[in-house]
Amino acid sequence: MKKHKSAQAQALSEPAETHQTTADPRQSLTTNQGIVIADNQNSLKAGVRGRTLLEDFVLREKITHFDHERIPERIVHARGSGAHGYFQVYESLADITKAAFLQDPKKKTEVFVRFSTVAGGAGSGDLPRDVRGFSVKFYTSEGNYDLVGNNIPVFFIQDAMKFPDLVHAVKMEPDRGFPQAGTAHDNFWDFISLTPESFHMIMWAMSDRGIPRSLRMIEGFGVHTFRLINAQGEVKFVKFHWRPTIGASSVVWDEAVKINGADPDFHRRDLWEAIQNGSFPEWELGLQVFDQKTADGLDFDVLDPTKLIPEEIIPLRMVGKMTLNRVPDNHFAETEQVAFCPANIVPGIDFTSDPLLQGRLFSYLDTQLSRLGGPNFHQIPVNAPKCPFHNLQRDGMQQMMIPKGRVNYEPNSLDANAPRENPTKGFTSFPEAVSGEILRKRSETFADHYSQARLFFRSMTEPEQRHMVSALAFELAKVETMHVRTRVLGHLAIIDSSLHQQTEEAMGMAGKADKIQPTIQPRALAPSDALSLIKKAHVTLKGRKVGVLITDGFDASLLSGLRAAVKAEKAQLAVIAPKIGGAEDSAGQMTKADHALSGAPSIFFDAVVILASEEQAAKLSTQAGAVDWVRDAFGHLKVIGHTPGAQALLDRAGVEADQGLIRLGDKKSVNTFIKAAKQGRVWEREPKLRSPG
Ligand code: HDE
Repeated sequence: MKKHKSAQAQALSEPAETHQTTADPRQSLTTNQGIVIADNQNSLKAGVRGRTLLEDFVLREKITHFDHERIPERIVHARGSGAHGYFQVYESLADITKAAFLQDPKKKTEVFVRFSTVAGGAGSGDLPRDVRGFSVKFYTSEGNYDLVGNNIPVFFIQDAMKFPDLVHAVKMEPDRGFPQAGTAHDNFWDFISLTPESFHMIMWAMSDRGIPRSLRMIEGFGVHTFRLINAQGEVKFVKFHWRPTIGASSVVWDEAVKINGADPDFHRRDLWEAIQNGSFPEWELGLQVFDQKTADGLDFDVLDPTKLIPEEIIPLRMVGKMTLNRVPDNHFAETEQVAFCPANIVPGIDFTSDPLLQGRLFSYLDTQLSRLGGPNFHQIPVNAPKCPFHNLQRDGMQQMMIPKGRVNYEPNSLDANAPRENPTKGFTSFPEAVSGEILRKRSETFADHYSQARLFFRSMTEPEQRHMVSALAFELAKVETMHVRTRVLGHLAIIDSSLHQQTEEAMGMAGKADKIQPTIQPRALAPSDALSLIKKAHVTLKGRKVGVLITDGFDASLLSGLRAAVKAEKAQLAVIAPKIGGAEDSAGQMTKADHALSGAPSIFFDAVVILASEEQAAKLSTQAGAVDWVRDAFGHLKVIGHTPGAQALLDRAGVEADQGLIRLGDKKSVNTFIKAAKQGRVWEREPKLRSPG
């Protein structure tokens, strides 16, 4: 073999095998028993071409560990992305809660957050139409508090008894093993069509909330009504809300479908990159606090998790901020092994009798026993409290601690230092008076299934309503069973006649809805602007991404003007060129590309710019990839900045002039582009491009 001088080649030995070696005992590779390994490339054989020997403990240990690398994935919320950070209150909340982590505005409480999709497996794409999990573990000085919520403030069902059926229905169908991570199939809609209480949540899931632009741009909700208790023992009800400081936004459906193909890790990557770039995601914590009297005056039951309290009735009190500032060191050890549990609660916060919450209080620890292999997973670093913890529980699989002493029971008189009860600091449950017959029955106060579904639809802007109709028509078109389709249409007819008619029309099924008699006729509630993403959209580019496509002969001063302007908005700019090596500007200087055109479709960006010379634009208009890049940006309603030279490409992509098309030339035009891009999508363009169906 020819000898090479390069560092890598030096590591090669016959026959062409890399051995990276060290003489340093501290850097030496070892087995899990600490035996130093001499060769990590070859198994122990009887002769170079002979059998592998059973006594090769190095090989067997390595492969055995590998064989058990995977643990059972979560039955729901399997696909997750995590981050570390901290939470801080703006002012003491002593008036409403004694929880230690909510008292002192100077105190930072560490958190670990895991976002997730619900239906898909751990390796599924980030952008199915789905609910997003939003779980926060607060490592407080009084123990771990887990707020295990979703990005939708209500749930599909009212009683934990139905949860396994709901999850079976949404997951891939058991005979065929598909579809992965999607609700657009018969089983799901069959179950939903027979579960009227689910229709409020269905409205949310079919809205833009089901396809978020970024995990940094989702809202979060505790869903259930909880209790807060202060030091005087006064108790209030509370609903928890997370609000992203850069605003909540979504993608459009066609974009979601394409993102899943081009970058299934779109959300995970986005979260990682934002934190690594120092653009830390932040959420404000908002509370809806109310007393029993207010609860009694509401026209629904606060124990019913399919209902929300409009902010117009009980406004949010913004009480603090959570900042995510550190990516996990290891995805498996932290994001996969983290175990959230709604029963992890601290003094000052308490449960209610919401029957869904009650079932959750049992389920999480139970599932984690099998997922994490035994009862000691609280010792895993990401799960362990950061305050002292000790009790007399002992042994079990994967015990990491070595408890000392003779005493493992209580009461005892042999160890004066053994852990003891603490009646003053200890958690005491709110002494709610409970009486009633033992029965299996739903409260009549839970019976209105459609009023808030109607409220949601009627609170949406026109584009948002169109998207809901499109989503329903799409999902139901994937349902093969006719009677499931017509039954769903029957429920839509109760919710809102325009929603119903538009959906039937989009499906070409006018007049086909079943007649369904609701137990309670829905009422018309005052629309709530706080439910619409578009009505409260932030005019900002903060945390967004601008993609700039350059070609040879581009104007370098325009690019640097754009760079400065985008940076000033605290947004990111990425340069895309037909080839990864970059492009030469009009003065012959090379600019490096961040991405090649083939690897960075315009779906990755919130707004795009095309800096092309006339000659190169003509060339690109013969390239399908480049034409799609522009056509998609236009079709996904993005603001497009372009030099006059780019016209041929725009024409080829069918781009028509509108307020989202900005011609670039001088500095002023860059400002015009930024101003337009801050508005977000050009919703007015949409009806010209697609109709629901
Ligand atoms: Fe969950 N849920 N859930 N859920 N849930 C789980 O726990 C369950 C519900 C939520 O990032 C599981 O450790 C029942 C509502 C999130 O690790 C499991 C019921 C809400 C996550 C479980 C519900 C949620 C889970 C699966 C109805 C929003 C991911 C793995 C009674 C408020 C947590 C695990 C993470 C995970 C049970 C309903 C949110 C099986 C029985 C409502 C964000 O225990």
